[in-house]
Amino acid sequence: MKRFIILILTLFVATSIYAQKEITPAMQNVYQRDAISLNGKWQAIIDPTNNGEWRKVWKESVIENNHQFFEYSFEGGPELMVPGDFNSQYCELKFFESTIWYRKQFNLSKETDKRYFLHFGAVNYKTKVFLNEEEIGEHEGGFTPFQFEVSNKVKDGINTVVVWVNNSRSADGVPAEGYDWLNYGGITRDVHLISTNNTFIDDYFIQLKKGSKNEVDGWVKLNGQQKSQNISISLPEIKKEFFVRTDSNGFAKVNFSADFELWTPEKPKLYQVVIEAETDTITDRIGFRTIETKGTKVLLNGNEVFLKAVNIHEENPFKKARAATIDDNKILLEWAKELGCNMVRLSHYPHNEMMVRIAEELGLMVWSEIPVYQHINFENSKTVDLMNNMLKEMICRDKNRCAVIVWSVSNETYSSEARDKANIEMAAICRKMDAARLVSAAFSNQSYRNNSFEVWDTLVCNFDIISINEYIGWYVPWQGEPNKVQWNLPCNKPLFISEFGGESHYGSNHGPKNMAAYWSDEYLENIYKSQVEMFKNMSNLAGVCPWILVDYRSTSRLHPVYQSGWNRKGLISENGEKKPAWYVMSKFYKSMSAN
Ligand code: GCB
Repeated sequence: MKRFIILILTLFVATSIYAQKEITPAMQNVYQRDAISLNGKWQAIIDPTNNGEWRKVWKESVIENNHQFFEYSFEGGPELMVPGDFNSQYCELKFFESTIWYRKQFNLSKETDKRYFLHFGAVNYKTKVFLNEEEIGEHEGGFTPFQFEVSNKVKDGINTVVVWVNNSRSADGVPAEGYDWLNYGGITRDVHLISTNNTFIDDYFIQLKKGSKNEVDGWVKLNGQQKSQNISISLPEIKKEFFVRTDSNGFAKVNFSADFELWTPEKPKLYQVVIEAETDTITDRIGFRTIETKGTKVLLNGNEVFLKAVNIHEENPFKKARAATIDDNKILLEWAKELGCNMVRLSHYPHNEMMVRIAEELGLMVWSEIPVYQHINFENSKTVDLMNNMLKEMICRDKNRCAVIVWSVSNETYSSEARDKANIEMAAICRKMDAARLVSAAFSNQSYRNNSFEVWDTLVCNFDIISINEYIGWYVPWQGEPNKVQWNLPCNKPLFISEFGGESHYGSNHGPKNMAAYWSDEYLENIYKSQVEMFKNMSNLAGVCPWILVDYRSTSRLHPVYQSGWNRKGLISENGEKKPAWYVMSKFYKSMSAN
């Protein structure tokens, strides 16, 4: 009996290790790889009660005799566009939070000397992937990339990928069950079958050393059997070349100096960087800048910068869908530029890779965060592992984007010992993976009485920037003159107002404009005017970030007249109209000295 138990345990451990081995961290810079795009129409089975699991819908339904039948088929069913959320594609799916099976077939001329990876930009929320009727792996987390090596599983000719996607909420998920945005599910980002040489450049980190304006401190990592190779890193524009040899683990440190023109919001200079190994070459566009804090100031390239930011959800209001294309991203980021911003807070989860790349090209600094949001269960070790993993996946993907100046690990978490521990651990992960960037988290544990605003949550002091979400004028009325609010912080660090604002239903004219209950544009405009008055008198303020650029869909906004399923805190309505508050904010940003 004892032997039997040991055997079962050994098998269990072996299979779980095997399962973990299937998923490898997603490779860097997928858009420059040799790949077949699997975007486009996928066949779908809508499965609200998860029947496909026991019916094994990933198996081909081939009828072999007269009395056989199958109670599923991808043929003749609905189709879904990838990338894209499923909720916006059929009105019946508007609030769907359950399982959908996707299927795509593709033709491959398989080359025997290549390796193949099935790469997903993101799938919300849980995923299981099957290739040619075999399960190849699973992933949890709706906003970060993942990949599976399928070299031994793809075949020459027609291949079939089936993806189980489930966007149910769960108490141990990240985010957990309560959040204020629409839970867009599905294969929301690009899917690629990437082919590489047997040994390829898997990952690299090429950014300036902390505090230096000319010294690159990074690394390159190969994946494959030919681990020791000569590597060259060149920046043709400035005729810079650096040579190194990878060690027996395929790893090499990168360290060289050059006279860089530094990236700034006004001149977002990027260099073409070519990384060449003996068996692979990859090109990226990389910028160089320094970011640090000194007392209550944030310094970009050594110069004080005021963070003129705006919050953005990854949603195209015109399509009422997850922003999934370059055009969707541009609509949002160009509005941010027009507002006068030099920074965007990509809330409340990592946005698609192109969003970050386009922000970088437009000269927008980026605050990037994971969906560790409000109701997270920090007591649950599975949840903590999950958030740590998401954080690593986010940093891994965007670590070469100089525009990203802040990794943020959580938003409005409720104070507890477990919460503190998890946040401190996440801050340490950020600093270990990437010593040069700032680390923050947005907090709302504070009191506002007698015009005195007290931040009592001392966890804020573990971060480089104190980031506070405050809704004075909306959730809490002003307690005196806005320009006389007394701010009390538990430590002397730069203060960033990561959220403020209120709601208005564009054009609403239902009642007195001095009452919040009627959602008037004037009421919101006054909140902004008062906030700006307060900002002008806060000596340690390093930046502000209105909540939010555009009205966005949310299942928690129930007022049938003013909200109808939209959070109306946008500076722009869902139809693209600019509210009066927009002009208050843009005037404030434009009045600030050129940063
Ligand atoms: C917050 C949250 C944000 C909400 C916003 C609101 O504090 O961070 O996600 O949506 O308030 O609209 O109340």
